[in-house]
Amino acid sequence: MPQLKSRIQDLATFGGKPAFNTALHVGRPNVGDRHALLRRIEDLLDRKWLTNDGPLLQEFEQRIARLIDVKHCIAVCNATIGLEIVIKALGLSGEVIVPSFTFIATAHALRWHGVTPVFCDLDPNTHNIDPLRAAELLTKRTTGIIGVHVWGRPCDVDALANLARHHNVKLVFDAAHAFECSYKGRMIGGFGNAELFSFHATKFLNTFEGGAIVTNNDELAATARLMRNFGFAGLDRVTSVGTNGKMSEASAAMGLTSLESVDSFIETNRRNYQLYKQQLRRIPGISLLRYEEGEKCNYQYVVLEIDEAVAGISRDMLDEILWAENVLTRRYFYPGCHLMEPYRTEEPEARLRLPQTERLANMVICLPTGSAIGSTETTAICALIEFVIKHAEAIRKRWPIKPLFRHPWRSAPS
Ligand code: T4K
Repeated sequence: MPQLKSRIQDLATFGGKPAFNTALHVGRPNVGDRHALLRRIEDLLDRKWLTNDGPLLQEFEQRIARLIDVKHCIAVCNATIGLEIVIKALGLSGEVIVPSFTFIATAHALRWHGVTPVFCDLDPNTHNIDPLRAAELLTKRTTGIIGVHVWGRPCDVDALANLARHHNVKLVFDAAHAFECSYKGRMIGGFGNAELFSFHATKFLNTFEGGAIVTNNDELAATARLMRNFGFAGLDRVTSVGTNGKMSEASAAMGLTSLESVDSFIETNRRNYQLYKQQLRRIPGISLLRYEEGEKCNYQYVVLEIDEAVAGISRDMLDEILWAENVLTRRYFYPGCHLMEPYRTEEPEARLRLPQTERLANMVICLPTGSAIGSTETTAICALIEFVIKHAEAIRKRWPIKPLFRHPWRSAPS
């Protein structure tokens, strides 16, 4: 049972016993029926077909395309390589507008291909790229816009599509978080020129490592397929530049097995989310990110905004305190891509146009969820947060301290 706190000295930060004996993670993998997975692995070993467009991969691609009602699914070894393939296949060059509030992969994929990511501010209501701000960033050098469906909540797809059409630039969505989510009743995956899913271990649906390019464009799909396999169009015929973006059969086996459990993954995440929602609602200064009731959603992220002026404690203090208790919250996507290298040095003045990003990146933490978490854990985490906020003033008086406890995984305080 988790350790309850009655005095602030009980907090692990101040020398008390951590609330949890073992670490609670954000991003613990969702694993489906392991017997089904092991059967598939046995089969692929018997077949001695381990990668290169094998039967499990083909089945996986077909099932995803059907599930989200999109013409083409090209499974890849991870979403970052998938994004790079799309960048190349669409011929993006010059400048591409991207949000700064995203995982660094979105920006790096562009930069890796010599394209300049132009960081755009977010809409504080959605955490997603603000189309009005994006419009201000278009120049003669702009060749595309990449929207990111952060936390699985859709971008303003219609506004971005209008903008892209009007200025004749490409539109791509980084849908790394958004598998099994919808926008205006349509599954995410079919919007823009292409969308990218991530099937990394920490994602809602995982293939150990993996991802997929999804598109309704036949030509783009054919080019991306070639590029995924070094540009091979036949046994010894290479027709374009390419890379090795292939997904292995073992990953496809995991993907197919995960797909069979998608409904139960959603149910578990939704249950955790509702528990958090009920228990956090009365705590001042803490707001839980809402998901649109009428849309499909995977509830993979439980995201809090901490308003320091009301809560009496900063996001970073709360984060530090929770880590000491073995609740390994994450400050995604702090501090924003524009404050990471090489972008920080290259364009220090980007901060000036990103006030909402900088504000939000200092307010957000993600809480543990997924199948490793149940009502005992959510209740104890919420009680901890409530305790900390209730005693914010007394805790602040003892802060800054040199914490007695520092989790071995945690780097130096920022
Ligand atoms: N676009 C966006 C918007 C993304 O969020 C991402 C990835 C990408 C593109 C690129 O997709 P991929 O190329 O990865 O397919 C994690 C993931 O590594 C990353 O995939 C993800 N976004 C990002 C949001 O989260 P880290 O640096 O936080 O990972 P890490 O290793 O600290 O793991 C997170 C937590 O999960 C830890 O508490 C430990 C736990 N964990 C992790 C792994 C790998 C497990 O319990 N088991 C595991 O096997 O980036």
